Amino acid sequence: MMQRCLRSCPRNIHKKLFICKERKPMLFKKTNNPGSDIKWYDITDKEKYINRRKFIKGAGKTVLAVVITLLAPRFIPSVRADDKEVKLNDVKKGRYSTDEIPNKFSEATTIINFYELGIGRYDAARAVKDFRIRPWTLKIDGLVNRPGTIDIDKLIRRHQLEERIYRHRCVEAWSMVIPWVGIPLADIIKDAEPASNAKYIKFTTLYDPEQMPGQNSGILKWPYVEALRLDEAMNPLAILAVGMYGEVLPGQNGAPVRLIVPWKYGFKSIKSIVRISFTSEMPQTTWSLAAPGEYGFYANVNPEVDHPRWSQKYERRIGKKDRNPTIIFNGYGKHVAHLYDGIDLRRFY
Ligand SMILES: Nc1nc2c(c(=O)[nH]1)N[C@H]1C(S)=C(S)[C@@H](COP(=O)(O)O)O[C@H]1N2
Ligand SMILES: [Mo]
Repeated sequence: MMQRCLRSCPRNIHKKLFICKERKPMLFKKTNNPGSDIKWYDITDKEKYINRRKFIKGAGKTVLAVVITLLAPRFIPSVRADDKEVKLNDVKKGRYSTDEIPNKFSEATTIINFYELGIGRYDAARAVKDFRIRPWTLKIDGLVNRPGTIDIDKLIRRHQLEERIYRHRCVEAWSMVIPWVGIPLADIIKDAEPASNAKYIKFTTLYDPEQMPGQNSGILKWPYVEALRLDEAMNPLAILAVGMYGEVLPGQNGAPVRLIVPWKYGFKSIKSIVRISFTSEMPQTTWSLAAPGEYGFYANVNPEVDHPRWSQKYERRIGKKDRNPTIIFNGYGKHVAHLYDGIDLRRFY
Protein backbone atom coordinates (compact mmCIF):
# COMPACT_ATOMS: atom_id res chain seq x y z
CA MET A 1 0.00 0.00 0.00
CA MET A 2 1.52 3.33 -0.96
CA GLN A 3 0.42 6.88 -0.58
CA ARG A 4 0.35 9.00 -3.61
CA CYS A 5 -0.25 12.66 -4.25
CA LEU A 6 -3.26 13.20 -6.46
CA ARG A 7 -2.44 16.77 -7.31
CA SER A 8 0.08 18.24 -9.62
CA CYS A 9 3.39 16.99 -8.33
CA PRO A 10 4.69 15.89 -11.66
CA ARG A 11 8.18 15.16 -10.49
CA ASN A 12 7.65 13.96 -6.94
CA ILE A 13 9.08 17.31 -5.96
CA HIS A 14 6.59 17.42 -3.10
CA LYS A 15 8.40 14.51 -1.48
CA LYS A 16 11.80 16.12 -1.85
CA LEU A 17 10.62 19.44 -0.48
CA PHE A 18 8.35 17.78 2.07
CA ILE A 19 5.50 19.96 0.86
CA CYS A 20 3.09 17.08 1.15
CA LYS A 21 4.56 15.74 4.38
CA GLU A 22 1.34 15.98 6.33
CA ARG A 23 -0.51 13.77 3.89
CA LYS A 24 -3.82 15.52 4.13
CA PRO A 25 -6.69 13.32 3.00
CA MET A 26 -7.66 15.86 0.39
CA LEU A 27 -4.32 15.56 -1.33
CA PHE A 28 -3.59 11.89 -0.79
CA LYS A 29 -5.50 8.76 -1.37
CA LYS A 30 -4.29 5.31 -0.48
CA THR A 31 -3.88 3.24 -3.57
CA ASN A 32 -2.43 -0.05 -4.73
CA ASN A 33 -2.38 1.10 -8.26
CA PRO A 34 -0.06 4.03 -8.83
CA GLY A 35 -0.53 5.83 -12.11
CA SER A 36 -4.17 4.88 -12.65
CA ASP A 37 -6.23 7.97 -12.11
CA ILE A 38 -4.07 11.04 -12.64
CA LYS A 39 -5.60 13.19 -15.32
CA TRP A 40 -3.82 15.51 -17.69
CA TYR A 41 -5.35 18.48 -15.95
CA ASP A 42 -4.02 17.27 -12.61
CA ILE A 43 -0.47 17.23 -13.77
CA THR A 44 -0.38 20.56 -15.48
CA ASP A 45 -1.09 22.77 -12.53
CA LYS A 46 1.86 22.76 -10.18
CA GLU A 47 1.23 26.32 -9.08
CA LYS A 48 -2.38 25.64 -8.18
CA TYR A 49 -1.31 22.66 -6.14
CA ILE A 50 1.24 24.62 -4.19
CA ASN A 51 -1.29 27.36 -3.53
CA ARG A 52 -3.85 24.83 -2.40
CA ARG A 53 -1.29 23.45 0.00
CA LYS A 54 -0.79 26.92 1.43
CA PHE A 55 -4.54 27.23 1.78
CA ILE A 56 -4.79 24.08 3.84
CA LYS A 57 -2.06 25.27 6.17
CA GLY A 58 -4.58 27.29 8.12
CA ALA A 59 -6.85 30.27 7.89
CA GLY A 60 -4.44 32.73 9.50
CA LYS A 61 -1.65 31.98 7.09
CA THR A 62 -4.12 31.98 4.20
CA VAL A 63 -5.26 35.48 5.00
CA LEU A 64 -1.64 36.57 5.21
CA ALA A 65 -0.88 34.90 1.89
CA VAL A 66 -3.83 36.61 0.20
CA VAL A 67 -2.77 40.01 1.55
CA ILE A 68 0.80 39.46 0.39
CA THR A 69 -0.41 38.39 -3.05
CA LEU A 70 -2.59 41.48 -3.35
CA LEU A 71 0.22 43.78 -2.27
CA ALA A 72 2.84 42.18 -4.52
CA PRO A 73 3.77 44.28 -7.54
CA ARG A 74 2.09 43.16 -10.74
CA PHE A 75 4.33 40.94 -12.70
CA ILE A 76 5.26 42.18 -16.18
CA PRO A 77 5.53 39.28 -18.62
CA SER A 78 7.83 40.64 -21.28
CA VAL A 79 11.17 40.22 -19.53
CA ARG A 80 13.88 40.35 -22.17
CA ALA A 81 17.64 40.04 -22.25
CA ASP A 82 19.41 42.99 -20.62
CA ASP A 83 21.70 43.64 -23.45
CA LYS A 84 19.87 45.97 -25.79
CA GLU A 85 22.89 45.95 -28.12
CA VAL A 86 22.30 42.37 -29.07
CA LYS A 87 20.33 42.12 -32.28
CA LEU A 88 19.46 39.02 -34.18
CA ASN A 89 20.21 40.11 -37.72
CA ASP A 90 19.69 38.21 -40.90
CA VAL A 91 17.42 35.47 -39.61
CA LYS A 92 16.38 33.18 -42.42
CA LYS A 93 13.21 31.09 -42.39
CA GLY A 94 14.39 27.59 -41.66
CA ARG A 95 12.91 24.37 -42.94
CA TYR A 96 11.06 22.03 -40.59
CA SER A 97 8.71 24.67 -39.13
CA THR A 98 5.19 23.62 -38.23
CA ASP A 99 2.29 25.63 -39.65
CA GLU A 100 0.48 25.45 -36.33
CA ILE A 101 -0.22 28.78 -34.67
CA PRO A 102 2.43 29.75 -32.13
CA ASN A 103 1.47 30.34 -28.54
CA LYS A 104 1.33 33.88 -27.28
CA PHE A 105 4.66 35.44 -26.33
CA SER A 106 3.16 36.08 -22.88
CA GLU A 107 2.42 32.36 -22.44
CA ALA A 108 5.79 31.16 -23.66
CA THR A 109 7.64 33.58 -21.37
CA THR A 110 5.62 33.09 -18.18
CA ILE A 111 4.70 29.40 -18.08
CA ILE A 112 8.19 28.11 -17.51
CA ASN A 113 10.15 25.15 -16.25
CA PHE A 114 13.52 26.37 -15.05
CA TYR A 115 14.24 24.82 -11.67
CA GLU A 116 17.35 26.93 -11.11
CA LEU A 117 14.99 29.91 -10.91
CA GLY A 118 12.20 28.21 -8.96
CA ILE A 119 9.88 25.19 -9.14
CA GLY A 120 6.53 26.96 -9.57
CA ARG A 121 5.62 27.47 -13.21
CA TYR A 122 5.55 31.26 -12.82
CA ASP A 123 8.62 31.51 -10.54
CA ALA A 124 11.30 31.74 -13.21
CA ALA A 125 9.77 34.72 -14.97
CA ARG A 126 9.78 36.57 -11.65
CA ALA A 127 13.25 35.51 -10.51
CA VAL A 128 14.87 36.25 -13.84
CA LYS A 129 15.47 39.94 -13.24
CA ASP A 130 18.58 39.03 -11.22
CA PHE A 131 19.93 36.71 -13.87
CA ARG A 132 22.89 38.24 -15.81
CA ILE A 133 23.27 36.83 -19.30
CA ARG A 134 26.17 38.96 -20.58
CA PRO A 135 29.08 38.57 -20.74
CA TRP A 136 28.65 34.86 -21.45
CA THR A 137 31.04 32.30 -22.85
CA LEU A 138 30.50 28.80 -24.13
CA LYS A 139 33.25 26.25 -23.53
CA ILE A 140 33.70 23.41 -26.01
CA ASP A 141 35.88 20.55 -24.82
CA GLY A 142 36.39 16.81 -24.62
CA LEU A 143 36.97 14.61 -27.65
CA VAL A 144 37.31 17.34 -30.29
CA ASN A 145 40.17 18.57 -32.44
CA ARG A 146 39.21 22.20 -31.91
CA PRO A 147 38.32 22.79 -28.26
CA GLY A 148 37.96 26.35 -27.02
CA THR A 149 35.88 29.00 -25.33
CA ILE A 150 33.81 31.38 -27.40
CA ASP A 151 31.94 34.55 -26.53
CA ILE A 152 28.24 34.06 -27.16
CA ASP A 153 27.87 37.16 -29.36
CA LYS A 154 30.79 36.02 -31.50
CA LEU A 155 29.10 32.68 -31.88
CA ILE A 156 25.86 34.37 -32.92
CA ARG A 157 27.63 36.57 -35.48
CA ARG A 158 29.59 33.66 -36.90
CA HIS A 159 26.57 31.55 -37.80
CA GLN A 160 23.52 31.84 -40.00
CA LEU A 161 20.48 32.18 -37.74
CA GLU A 162 17.27 30.39 -38.63
CA GLU A 163 13.73 30.65 -37.41
CA ARG A 164 12.23 27.29 -36.49
CA ILE A 165 8.61 27.15 -35.37
CA TYR A 166 8.51 23.98 -33.33
CA ARG A 167 6.07 22.05 -31.25
CA HIS A 168 7.32 21.83 -27.67
CA ARG A 169 6.10 18.97 -25.50
CA CYS A 170 6.79 18.79 -21.79
CA VAL A 171 6.87 15.41 -20.04
CA GLU A 172 4.13 16.84 -17.79
CA ALA A 173 1.71 16.44 -20.75
CA TRP A 174 1.35 20.06 -21.80
CA SER A 175 2.56 21.54 -25.06
CA MET A 176 3.18 24.84 -26.83
CA VAL A 177 4.23 26.02 -30.27
CA ILE A 178 7.23 28.36 -30.13
CA PRO A 179 9.03 30.26 -32.91
CA TRP A 180 12.69 29.84 -31.95
CA VAL A 181 15.66 31.57 -33.53
CA GLY A 182 18.77 29.45 -33.48
CA ILE A 183 21.86 27.90 -34.98
CA PRO A 184 21.74 24.34 -36.29
CA LEU A 185 23.62 22.32 -33.69
CA ALA A 186 25.32 20.37 -36.50
CA ASP A 187 27.07 23.58 -37.64
CA ILE A 188 28.63 24.06 -34.22
CA ILE A 189 29.60 20.39 -33.95
CA LYS A 190 31.29 20.45 -37.37
CA ASP A 191 33.30 23.53 -36.36
CA ALA A 192 34.54 21.70 -33.26
CA GLU A 193 35.72 18.70 -35.34
CA PRO A 194 34.75 15.77 -33.08
CA ALA A 195 37.33 13.00 -32.75
CA SER A 196 36.39 9.60 -34.17
CA ASN A 197 35.79 8.15 -30.69
CA ALA A 198 33.32 10.93 -29.72
CA LYS A 199 29.92 9.23 -29.43
CA TYR A 200 27.97 11.54 -27.12
CA ILE A 201 27.60 15.24 -26.52
CA LYS A 202 26.99 16.61 -23.07
CA PHE A 203 25.55 20.04 -22.18
CA THR A 204 25.94 21.82 -18.86
CA THR A 205 23.93 24.75 -17.48
CA LEU A 206 25.57 27.63 -15.62
CA TYR A 207 26.24 26.92 -11.96
CA ASP A 208 25.85 30.12 -9.96
CA PRO A 209 23.71 29.75 -6.82
CA GLU A 210 23.86 33.49 -6.20
CA GLN A 211 21.96 34.21 -9.38
CA MET A 212 20.08 30.94 -9.48
CA PRO A 213 18.38 30.52 -6.11
CA GLY A 214 17.07 27.05 -6.96
CA GLN A 215 20.65 25.79 -6.91
CA ASN A 216 20.71 26.38 -3.15
CA SER A 217 18.21 23.57 -2.75
CA GLY A 218 18.83 19.87 -3.13
CA ILE A 219 15.88 19.14 -5.44
CA LEU A 220 18.24 18.27 -8.27
CA LYS A 221 21.96 17.62 -8.61
CA TRP A 222 23.46 20.87 -9.94
CA PRO A 223 24.51 21.96 -12.42
CA TYR A 224 21.77 20.65 -14.73
CA VAL A 225 23.25 18.30 -17.33
CA GLU A 226 21.73 16.88 -20.49
CA ALA A 227 23.17 14.80 -23.30
CA LEU A 228 22.47 13.36 -26.74
CA ARG A 229 24.00 10.69 -28.88
CA LEU A 230 26.24 12.46 -31.39
CA ASP A 231 24.10 11.36 -34.36
CA GLU A 232 20.97 12.69 -32.64
CA ALA A 233 22.76 15.99 -32.09
CA MET A 234 23.75 16.12 -35.78
CA ASN A 235 20.10 15.76 -36.86
CA PRO A 236 19.01 18.92 -38.68
CA LEU A 237 16.09 19.44 -36.28
CA ALA A 238 18.43 20.03 -33.33
CA ILE A 239 19.29 23.69 -32.78
CA LEU A 240 20.93 25.88 -30.20
CA ALA A 241 18.34 28.62 -29.69
CA VAL A 242 19.49 32.17 -29.01
CA GLY A 243 16.15 33.86 -29.64
CA MET A 244 12.41 33.42 -29.83
CA TYR A 245 9.62 35.43 -31.47
CA GLY A 246 12.31 37.17 -33.53
CA GLU A 247 14.09 38.59 -30.50
CA VAL A 248 16.88 37.75 -28.12
CA LEU A 249 15.97 34.85 -25.84
CA PRO A 250 14.47 35.99 -22.51
CA GLY A 251 16.38 34.83 -19.42
CA GLN A 252 13.61 32.55 -18.20
CA ASN A 253 13.59 30.66 -21.49
CA GLY A 254 17.26 29.77 -21.13
CA ALA A 255 19.20 32.80 -22.34
CA PRO A 256 21.58 33.31 -23.84
CA VAL A 257 21.80 29.86 -25.42
CA ARG A 258 19.79 26.67 -24.94
CA LEU A 259 19.22 23.39 -26.71
CA ILE A 260 16.02 22.62 -28.65
CA VAL A 261 15.33 18.99 -29.60
CA PRO A 262 11.62 19.08 -30.47
CA TRP A 263 11.07 15.31 -30.82
CA LYS A 264 12.03 14.77 -27.18
CA TYR A 265 10.37 15.77 -23.93
CA GLY A 266 11.16 19.33 -22.91
CA PHE A 267 13.55 18.44 -20.09
CA LYS A 268 16.13 17.39 -22.70
CA SER A 269 16.15 20.98 -24.05
CA ILE A 270 18.62 22.29 -21.49
CA LYS A 271 18.79 26.01 -20.80
CA SER A 272 21.55 28.58 -20.27
CA ILE A 273 24.39 26.37 -21.47
CA VAL A 274 28.01 27.19 -20.54
CA ARG A 275 29.72 24.02 -21.68
CA ILE A 276 29.47 21.44 -24.45
CA SER A 277 31.64 18.33 -24.03
CA PHE A 278 32.22 15.44 -26.41
CA THR A 279 32.53 12.02 -24.76
CA SER A 280 32.88 8.36 -25.67
CA GLU A 281 30.64 7.11 -22.83
CA MET A 282 26.95 7.89 -22.32
CA PRO A 283 26.87 10.80 -19.83
CA GLN A 284 24.62 10.74 -16.79
CA THR A 285 21.86 13.31 -17.06
CA THR A 286 20.16 15.29 -14.32
CA TRP A 287 16.62 13.93 -14.49
CA SER A 288 17.60 10.34 -15.14
CA LEU A 289 19.84 10.55 -12.06
CA ALA A 290 17.06 12.13 -9.97
CA ALA A 291 14.41 9.59 -10.97
CA PRO A 292 15.78 6.80 -13.18
CA GLY A 293 12.41 5.04 -13.27
CA GLU A 294 10.72 8.14 -14.68
CA TYR A 295 13.12 9.94 -17.01
CA GLY A 296 15.21 8.03 -19.53
CA PHE A 297 18.20 9.07 -21.59
CA TYR A 298 16.34 9.14 -24.91
CA ALA A 299 13.06 10.61 -23.61
CA ASN A 300 11.53 10.66 -27.06
CA VAL A 301 7.91 11.81 -27.06
CA ASN A 302 5.94 8.57 -27.18
CA PRO A 303 2.23 7.99 -26.49
CA GLU A 304 2.93 4.29 -25.85
CA VAL A 305 5.30 4.84 -22.95
CA ASP A 306 3.48 6.26 -19.96
CA HIS A 307 5.17 8.10 -17.17
CA PRO A 308 4.91 5.83 -14.10
CA ARG A 309 2.49 8.32 -12.55
CA TRP A 310 0.46 9.48 -15.55
CA SER A 311 -0.48 8.63 -19.10
CA GLN A 312 1.34 10.18 -22.07
CA LYS A 313 -1.48 9.36 -24.49
CA TYR A 314 -2.79 12.92 -24.53
CA GLU A 315 -1.46 16.42 -24.21
CA ARG A 316 -2.94 19.82 -23.55
CA ARG A 317 -1.85 22.80 -25.62
CA ILE A 318 -1.31 25.78 -23.31
CA GLY A 319 -4.09 28.29 -23.96
CA LYS A 320 -6.53 25.67 -25.20
CA LYS A 321 -9.07 23.67 -23.27
CA ASP A 322 -9.25 20.42 -25.19
CA ARG A 323 -6.72 17.63 -25.08
CA ASN A 324 -5.18 16.02 -28.15
CA PRO A 325 -3.49 12.71 -28.78
CA THR A 326 0.27 12.69 -28.28
CA ILE A 327 2.11 12.02 -31.54
CA ILE A 328 5.12 9.70 -31.62
CA PHE A 329 8.35 11.74 -31.75
CA ASN A 330 6.11 14.77 -31.20
CA GLY A 331 5.21 14.63 -34.91
CA TYR A 332 8.83 14.68 -36.13
CA GLY A 333 9.10 10.94 -36.86
CA LYS A 334 9.80 11.50 -40.55
CA HIS A 335 13.06 13.23 -39.63
CA VAL A 336 14.21 11.27 -36.59
CA ALA A 337 12.62 7.79 -36.45
CA HIS A 338 15.58 6.25 -38.31
CA LEU A 339 17.87 7.21 -35.42
CA TYR A 340 16.17 4.55 -33.30
CA ASP A 341 16.03 1.64 -35.74
CA GLY A 342 16.47 -1.58 -33.81
CA ILE A 343 16.10 0.10 -30.41
CA ASP A 344 13.17 -0.96 -28.25
CA LEU A 345 11.88 2.45 -27.21
CA ARG A 346 9.66 0.91 -24.56
CA ARG A 347 12.70 -0.49 -22.82
CA PHE A 348 15.13 2.32 -23.59
CA TYR A 349 12.82 5.22 -23.02
N1 LIG B 1 18.79 24.19 -16.97
C1 LIG B 1 17.51 23.81 -17.10
N2 LIG B 1 17.05 23.54 -18.33
C2 LIG B 1 15.74 23.17 -18.49
C3 LIG B 1 14.89 23.03 -17.37
C4 LIG B 1 15.42 23.32 -16.09
O1 LIG B 1 14.74 23.25 -15.05
N3 LIG B 1 16.73 23.74 -16.00
N4 LIG B 1 13.58 22.61 -17.55
C5 LIG B 1 13.31 21.83 -18.77
C6 LIG B 1 11.90 21.58 -18.99
S1 LIG B 1 11.18 20.43 -18.00
C7 LIG B 1 11.19 22.15 -20.02
S2 LIG B 1 9.60 21.70 -20.36
C8 LIG B 1 11.79 23.22 -20.83
C9 LIG B 1 10.92 24.44 -20.75
O2 LIG B 1 11.36 25.42 -21.64
P1 LIG B 1 10.55 26.81 -21.71
O3 LIG B 1 10.33 27.25 -20.30
O4 LIG B 1 11.40 27.72 -22.50
O5 LIG B 1 9.24 26.47 -22.39
O6 LIG B 1 13.11 23.57 -20.40
C10 LIG B 1 13.92 22.48 -20.01
N5 LIG B 1 15.28 22.94 -19.75
MO1 LIG C 1 9.29 19.78 -19.09
